[in-house]
Amino acid sequence: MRWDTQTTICAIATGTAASTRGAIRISGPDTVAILQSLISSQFVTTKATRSTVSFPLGEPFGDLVVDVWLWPTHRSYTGAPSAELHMVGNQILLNRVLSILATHGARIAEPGEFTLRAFLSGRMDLTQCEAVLGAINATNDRQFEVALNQLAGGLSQPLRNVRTSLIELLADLEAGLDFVDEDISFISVEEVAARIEDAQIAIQVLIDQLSQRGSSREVIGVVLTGSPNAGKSSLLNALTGNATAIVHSQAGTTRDYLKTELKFNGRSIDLVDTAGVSAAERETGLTKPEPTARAAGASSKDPTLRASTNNIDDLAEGMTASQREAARLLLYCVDSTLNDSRLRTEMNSYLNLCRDHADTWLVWTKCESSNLPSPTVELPETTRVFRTSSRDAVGLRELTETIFNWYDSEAAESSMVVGATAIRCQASLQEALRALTNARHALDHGGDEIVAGELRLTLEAIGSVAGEVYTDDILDALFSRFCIGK
Ligand SMILES: Nc1nc2c(ncn2[C@@H]2O[C@H](COP(=O)(O)OP(=O)(O)OP(=O)(O)O)[C@@H](O)[C@H]2O)c(=O)[nH]1
Ligand SMILES: [Mg+2]
Repeated sequence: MRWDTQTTICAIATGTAASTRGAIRISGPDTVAILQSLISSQFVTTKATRSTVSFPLGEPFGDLVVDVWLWPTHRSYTGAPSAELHMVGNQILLNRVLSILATHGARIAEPGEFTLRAFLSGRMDLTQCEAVLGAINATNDRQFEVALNQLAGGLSQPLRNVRTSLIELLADLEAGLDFVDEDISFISVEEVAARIEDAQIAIQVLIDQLSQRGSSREVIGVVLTGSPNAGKSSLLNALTGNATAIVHSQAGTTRDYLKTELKFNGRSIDLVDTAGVSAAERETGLTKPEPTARAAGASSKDPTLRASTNNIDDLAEGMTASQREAARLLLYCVDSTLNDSRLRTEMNSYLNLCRDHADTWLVWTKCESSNLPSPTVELPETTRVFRTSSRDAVGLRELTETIFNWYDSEAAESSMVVGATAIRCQASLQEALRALTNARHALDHGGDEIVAGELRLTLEAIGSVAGEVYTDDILDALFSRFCIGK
């Protein structure tokens, strides 16, 4: 990892896949001069601007229309003059522009170098840099949200508050030490004790939060969904080994949702059964079928009763929708004995669900006798398909094992994004807490000099979290995990 901040660096900031837009980032003191040596239009150098210019690619390409976003002062991501050149997302063009910039005085950036510069110029602290990495690597909404919270200063701000308060306390104590012979004190012992104790509490809260972030596994729910009578409740009972859910041949048996625990090798996750929502209705927008006698409680010819039953259907459907949204994994159950036309509707419904919900598996039910039906609709190659029979206990173990394997990898990934920060910071914060405890002890049994010494150690430990105090090892370990252009 290079530490110089005086060269001007450049890199392709977008992915390698073909896309409509691609971007090249350039940053460093010569940014404007390099661009100006290539582009004839005059850039404004006092404030951030966006302009459309002709960029000369040379023979045989000619000129390329490029949008230039220019931050000509230190008020940029890296804290140095920077620009982004946006163009068609074609790798040949991007490489060409990059090599032209390189021959005009810019150096190709190393992985993470832009963010490293943001850190070195004080634009970001280390936890925020880690959050950038977290956001880049996030593979689901939740990881992205955690990374963004961290970027917004979730951890940095409380740490900064403790640090400021301890610096003031240390200044007061040290001022007193200068006048120790005159017996002048700038702060009472009670005040010192109170401020140390406040800091101890604040740091303990942060340690607790971090240990939750690093190791706690958010509840990852697995939801059974599908059309009425698909065999969802039967599957829930068969998988858990308990007759928790009511099973009936009548469609629309489950109205509410039902949450239970699926256990495997000493671990457990939430498994949720939901009310069936007809694929036919969902796909075609057909009106709901006449309410059943059981649900209506009387003749369905009575409009008020019909309305109220439909409301129950709507409520059940709403419950199912909210459970689906909250779920991390959906098991879409399809009755394997359905005829071709209904299977086609089911498959379309399944594919639509996959569009909104990446982790949706297809579970064929009632497969004790029939072979797997032909899906009648082409499914993506990545579709995970399971064959089950709740009646004859077919495929239950395989499904359970696969759910738990998926769960392990999900949980590991979730904690990885923020875990790096958590592990690094926790050690430093424990160190800070130890020094604070010593300082509090010294206040009663030692003297102000020892208290001041321990406070200095505390500040050093806190400083290493946000990067006010850092070692090359920490920075190397962090920034080498970035990709080029970030
Ligand atoms: N042959 C056979 N029948 C099954 C199997 N699983 C469920 N069934 C039958 O299918 C019917 C519906 O089962 P449920 O488990 O209540 O279906 P559901 O999807 O929960 O239905 P709703 O709650 O109405 O949405 C019942 O008559 C079950 O006995 C199975 O593996 N084999
Ligand atoms: Mg049911």
